[in-house]
Amino acid sequence: MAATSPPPAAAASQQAQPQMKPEDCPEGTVFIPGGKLTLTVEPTPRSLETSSFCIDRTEVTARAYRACVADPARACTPAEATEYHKNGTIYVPRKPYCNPGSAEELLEHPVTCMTWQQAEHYCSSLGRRLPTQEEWEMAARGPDGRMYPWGTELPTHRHANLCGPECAQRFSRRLPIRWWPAFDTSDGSPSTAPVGAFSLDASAFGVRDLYGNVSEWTATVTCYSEGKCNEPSSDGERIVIMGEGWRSIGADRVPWYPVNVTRPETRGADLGFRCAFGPAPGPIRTPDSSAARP
Ligand SMILES: [Ca+2]
Repeated sequence: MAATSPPPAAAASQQAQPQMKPEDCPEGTVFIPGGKLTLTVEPTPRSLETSSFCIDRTEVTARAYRACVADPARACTPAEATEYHKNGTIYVPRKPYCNPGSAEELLEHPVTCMTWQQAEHYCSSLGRRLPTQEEWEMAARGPDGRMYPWGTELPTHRHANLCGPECAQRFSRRLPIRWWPAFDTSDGSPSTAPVGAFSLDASAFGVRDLYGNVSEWTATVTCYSEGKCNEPSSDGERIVIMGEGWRSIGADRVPWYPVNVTRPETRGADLGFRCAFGPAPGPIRTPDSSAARP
């Protein structure tokens, strides 16, 4: 029997992306309404636009990741206990900075030292995905284009887990350089903190730790180096990471511009992730590398 074409209106509705609603969001996620956000504070004013989606309220914890490893149906690979930075200019401390889920007292802290592929696999094992750079920024700065998740106040030791003196002193002892702290008062966390511990590090939507604790993988691939976007494993491929982490210094820096990028195989003790839920948006490659730094 010959197939019949649907009428034009039906065809259009079949192609349209379903719009997420708050009740669609799984437990532990927050609804982010879609829309357009005009950002005026960066050196280059710009706007971003997303559809509605859901995003994890917190970074993925070591406990949650460990459960994925233990579940054969999800088959997450174990987290590594060491960092990996291919760029030789970066200081690479070893243990005990990674949090692979082996220490009971760190199970509510974000899992760290995860590659991009491990982060993607974890999210997909839940039927979720990594958020795009735009979605992540919408969750942090929407709906009003604020400078910081909490508003306009500069970050202090109360706002977010960055590298205060409690962290800077440790690195200054091990490096021949002065590691300037992000602020003068200890934030109480020499490395990661339990997710959501900094109550002020909350966006207008209630998403936690989008400024501090650990930086986070996104789904967005950028052509930072050599413009090799069409060669997925090429040396030119970089992934956009968003937010600051417990090793970040310089609390007055605008964390959203230019964005940080790194190689997908990087494993950082201050790099974690959270998942998004909803239809995958359009292109997630960013061919414009002008706003990226390694
Ligand atoms: Ca974070």
